[in-house]
Amino acid sequence: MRRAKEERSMTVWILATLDASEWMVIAVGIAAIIFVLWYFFGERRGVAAETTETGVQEISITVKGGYSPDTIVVKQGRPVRLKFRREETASCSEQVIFSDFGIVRDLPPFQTTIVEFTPDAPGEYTFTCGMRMLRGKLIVEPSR
Ligand SMILES: [Cu+2]
Repeated sequence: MRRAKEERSMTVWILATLDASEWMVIAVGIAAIIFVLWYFFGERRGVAAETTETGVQEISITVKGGYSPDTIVVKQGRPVRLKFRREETASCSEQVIFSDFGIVRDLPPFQTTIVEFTPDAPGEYTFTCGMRMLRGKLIVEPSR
C-alpha cells in the first residue's frame, strides 16, 4: 500500500518537473503513435478516379507486388476505365479478377491492360489476383 503511494507521488513529481521541450517530445511521441494506428487500422478513403471529357472515370493502377493505389473511389452509374500497368513478371499478379462484375483479365508484364465496366450499384467491391492474394478495393459512391 505504502509503496504504491510512493510510486504515485514519484510519477506526479516527474510530470511536474518536465520542461517545455520534454513535453514536446511526449506530444510528438503520442502523435506518432496515433499516426501509426491510423495508418494501419484507420479507414482509408482511397484515390478518386479522374473523370475524362467523355465522362469516363479513369485511373492508372501499378501492379507490382500489389496494387497501387489499392483503393479506388468512383461514382455509381458512370463508366470506369482502370488501366492496369503491370511492372513485374511474378506470376502472382498475372491475372486480375473483379468477381462482382464477372471480369477476369490477363495482365501481360510491362504492358497496360484496360478494364472497363460501369458499376450500377454503390458499395465496396474487392478485386484480386488469380490466387486471391493481392487485393484492391473499388469503392462505388452513390451518384447524386
Ligand atoms: Cu496471386
